[in-house]
Amino acid sequence: MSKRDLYKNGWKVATIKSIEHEIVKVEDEAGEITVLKELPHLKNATSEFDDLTVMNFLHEPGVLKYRYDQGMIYTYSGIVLIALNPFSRLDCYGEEVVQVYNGRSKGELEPHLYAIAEDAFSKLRRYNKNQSVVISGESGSGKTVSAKFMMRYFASADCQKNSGIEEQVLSTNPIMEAFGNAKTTRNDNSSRFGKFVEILFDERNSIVERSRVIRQAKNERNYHIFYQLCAGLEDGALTLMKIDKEKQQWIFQVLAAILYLGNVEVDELDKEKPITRNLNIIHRLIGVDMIELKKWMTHRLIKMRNESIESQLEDHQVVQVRDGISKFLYSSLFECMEYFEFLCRANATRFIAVLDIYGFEYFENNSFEQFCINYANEKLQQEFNRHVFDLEQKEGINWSFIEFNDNSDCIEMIENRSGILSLLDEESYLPRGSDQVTIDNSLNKSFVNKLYQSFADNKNKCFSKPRFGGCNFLIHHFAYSVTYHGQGFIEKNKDNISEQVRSLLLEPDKLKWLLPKRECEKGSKRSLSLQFKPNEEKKPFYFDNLYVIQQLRACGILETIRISCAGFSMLSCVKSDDSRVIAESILKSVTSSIGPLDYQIGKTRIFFRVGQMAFIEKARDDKMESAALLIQKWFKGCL
Ligand code: AOV
Ligand code: MG
Repeated sequence: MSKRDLYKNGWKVATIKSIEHEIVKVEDEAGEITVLKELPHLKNATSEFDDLTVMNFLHEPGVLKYRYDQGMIYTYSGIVLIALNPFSRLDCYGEEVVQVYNGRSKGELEPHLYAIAEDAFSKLRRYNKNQSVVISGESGSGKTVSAKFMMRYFASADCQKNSGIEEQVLSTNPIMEAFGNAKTTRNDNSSRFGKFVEILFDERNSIVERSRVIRQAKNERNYHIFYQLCAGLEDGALTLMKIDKEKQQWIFQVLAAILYLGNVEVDELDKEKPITRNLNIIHRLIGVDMIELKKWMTHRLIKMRNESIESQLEDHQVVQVRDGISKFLYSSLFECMEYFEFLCRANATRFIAVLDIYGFEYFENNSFEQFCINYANEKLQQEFNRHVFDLEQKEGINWSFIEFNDNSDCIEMIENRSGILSLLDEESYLPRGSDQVTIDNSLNKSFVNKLYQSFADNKNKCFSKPRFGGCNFLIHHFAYSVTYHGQGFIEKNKDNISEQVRSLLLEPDKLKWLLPKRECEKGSKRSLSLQFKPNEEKKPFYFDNLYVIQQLRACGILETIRISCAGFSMLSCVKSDDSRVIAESILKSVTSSIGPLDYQIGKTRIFFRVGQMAFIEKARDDKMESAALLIQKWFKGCL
């Protein structure tokens, strides 16, 4: 096992042969000897854990690989369920499995999504409190598939069978995916929007369904729905969502209009030329006044002190306005879809929410979309940290002794008052001379230069200027460092449609109903599910050590294990003041090896730094052994 080999594979199993003068010799399974300067991570006595928090020796674990190799993709890590994408069909999701998990508590059966779902459901019943399940992981790791299985569980474990509700819960998925998913290089069915589904329960805990989507990446005009539209849609699913025939017709007309809009060439918009076929079709489809639209696609109103003048746009600006209209129509349509409420909410008293957003992603070329997606994932990670560290309040202990992957600096750099988003808005919306709409690359360049000045010059550790800067900048996200290409940021951030175009579009009845109506959020308890992608090539059951380790480290899984309560069974329960005193004195008696900084005593639990638990167990075993020896001696003496 050469060092290179080790770095390439992340880790390897080996046996310690000798430890002399701080030199450790280990032998791998192939018989190769490697010399190390420090003790490597020690292997746990068994790999048959289904919860990482009960491991004695905490490190990026072989346990996951061991389980994955045997087809077990789920493992707990305390309150978190870790899932590894199998990239192949598994037969562990059927109705019979749902029934097995129904009514059973989390530790009783093999780790499974259904156990998490059941846990949420039973807590909802027991504490009468809203629950949510948050799914996180990088693009293609299996979040959306998991969210769908969760919903299937809630639908089929529901006591009100045969009410058609299951069908309705699941029928929303194809529609939302048709409008919101698209193929990327990382995932053939990549979500380009975040989905926050609330499954509502009435007094009798039967499902009342409603779907709400809170976030959406900008339209790339390649959503599945367009292909489905061209291939001829069946009118099944929208009807199930209780969207009436007339609105369904309008939806298709808006989609078709977007397609035709994409075909409109700049010279068709020449004021002097007659209305072309494309424009006529758009008019027939959505009823927009074509003469006016033509005017405002090619002109812009510039307000001076006491007067307004119309100025002609340049060709590239016309294209921007045209695409801006498509984006506006598509995003309005999408937002509208999410607000269709297909079941009466009147009886609903509580909900279980499932959050599935677009996963962290980085391509060869990363632009504004990736920036937004990764920022959303930073926020989700922060929520994850906050949730786990919530224990702080309950246990009243000082967490500063645990190093964890705090990503708040990166988030601050993005969103504080002089952060990246403010600089972007500043650069996008500052009035520039007489012609305010000109967007050329010099604006993007000046935006990126401002970033260099604000963050690279101040040596912000979350930001770097690449050696060959150009228009690129690097953000060190919690998961990976990503190089973004600044070109296009301003255009994509800017709302390209003018007031005139907007009011024109919202005039016809066919479009008026598209106006979105936002709702506010409610607090709830969370469960967490982390998805991991075991390899980049999407190969079935292939476990790439380094690739998984990187993801485990990025989301701070070990840190959460460190503070997770489940792992401290031996000394974990501080039931009364007495047991607190006893626990403290035991700890003090071993302080030659365990320092006061290695543990913290909470109200009901004791928390140890990594590795200390194993040490204490070892101390206990030694004591037991010497006690056993004493007893044996004593017996021998008696005989
Ligand atoms: P994502 O939601 O996490 O990515 P998906 O849920 O779309 O990822 O999963 C990607 C692909 O992995 C799916 O199309 C399946 O082929 C496969 N897959 C995932 N989970 C399973 C499973 N439990 N069983 C079998 N196959 C699975 V993105 O939306 O890109 O962040 O933005
Ligand atoms: Mg997805």
